[in-house]
Amino acid sequence: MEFNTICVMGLGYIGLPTASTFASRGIKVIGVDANPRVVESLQNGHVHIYEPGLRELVSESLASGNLIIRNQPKPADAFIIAVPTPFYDDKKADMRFVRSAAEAIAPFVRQGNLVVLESTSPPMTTCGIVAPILERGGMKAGEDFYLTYSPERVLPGQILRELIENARVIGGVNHSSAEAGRDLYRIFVKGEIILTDATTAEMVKLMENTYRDVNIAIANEFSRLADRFGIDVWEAIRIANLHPRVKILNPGPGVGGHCISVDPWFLVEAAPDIATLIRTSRQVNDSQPEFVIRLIQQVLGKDLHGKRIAVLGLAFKPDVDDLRESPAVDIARHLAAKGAQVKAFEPNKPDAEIEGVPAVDSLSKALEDAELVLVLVGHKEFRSLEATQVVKQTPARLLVDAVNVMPAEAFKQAGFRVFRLGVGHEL
Ligand code: SAJ
Repeated sequence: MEFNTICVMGLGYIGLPTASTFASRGIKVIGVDANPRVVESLQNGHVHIYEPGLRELVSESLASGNLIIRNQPKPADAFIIAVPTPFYDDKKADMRFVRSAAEAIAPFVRQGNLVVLESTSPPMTTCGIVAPILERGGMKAGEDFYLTYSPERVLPGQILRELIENARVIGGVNHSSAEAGRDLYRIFVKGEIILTDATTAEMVKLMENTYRDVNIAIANEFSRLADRFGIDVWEAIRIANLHPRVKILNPGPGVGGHCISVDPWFLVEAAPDIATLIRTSRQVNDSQPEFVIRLIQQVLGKDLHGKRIAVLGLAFKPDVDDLRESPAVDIARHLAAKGAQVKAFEPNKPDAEIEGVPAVDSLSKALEDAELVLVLVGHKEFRSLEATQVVKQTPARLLVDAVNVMPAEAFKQAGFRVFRLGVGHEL
């Protein structure tokens, strides 16, 4: 199948890189977003999200005329839906963006067109939600037009490279739909393209992120057990991972971001009677911030009123600026709510304004009058800190490391007492 024009619905972390990568291959791309501010800013050449290399790629695509930005779809050979699927407070998937994107393209889908859903979605979304909306006009998915599910699997920070190099799963409502999807992504994908059915592809995406969540949950539970038994979980995991068939991930302050901390709930919602391990793992990871706070109370005493704590890192993981669902934010907020005098510093977003989290815009301001330094994210700015320099910038002599990135010996020699999450004793 040949594609001259593609319409991409949703210009966020996935839609915008995908639209501009197609445009860079000479395809005419109509990028559509429902948010007028996103449309206006892109039309003026401003890229609203940070991802290495994206600004340049979008600028080139706009300048070449291959990418145009609009608030409404237009006729095209293929339509890609890449809108967010957040969840409600009760952890049920919020499918409103997927529904409204499908409704918006429905009047434009013609005989022989291809429609792809990329948004992470609960099983059966393609067949159960998207197909019926598109079929309202009388056409049949798989017969009159092609319909596929093809999940994004790219890692924030490496999106443009992984988009091209990663293996791509394409699940069709029938085989000819999957083949049409393959023809589309072959335009830029260099990785293997695997064809399957739509619901399997939906499951694959959820299984990948759920597997990672469950693996981190067991690491976090091991950290609690290690603490109880007075041993060092990091050392125990390192040794266990020498076994050729064991690969335990790292414990930490919890699991954040908009993917791994969200997606497993879609399986719990779809089959609550079966997905018990998945639910428990989510609960373990969501409660991990409490164990960091407990550790701080072991070091400073139960009453945290007036205690001066420098919180290093607020992002959901190292070397990104994304604060969504971040356990570090959660911890900083709880410490402040318990009366501690928190000064939090996020080097990738020094001007962050977060409700309930007193933040400062430099490391020295965070450290200057602290009594305890708490490291919550393994950013390179913190990993490279020299103990002999830190000791000159702060009256604090207590260091709590929740992510195992600070060299304990060097900090001890510089005069600190050092504590680490998952280690049942002072280092
Ligand atoms: N984390 C740990 N311990 C670890 C690894 C991670 O506590 O050993 C924490 C991180 O600090 C972070 C959270 O887990 O808070 C998630 O980080 P991550 O790097 O594991 O994953 P994401 O959310 O940035 O990206 C994931 C990726 N999925 C997998 O690796 C299976 C990515 O490929 C997906 O495209 C992305 O989710 C997505 O969009 O679904």
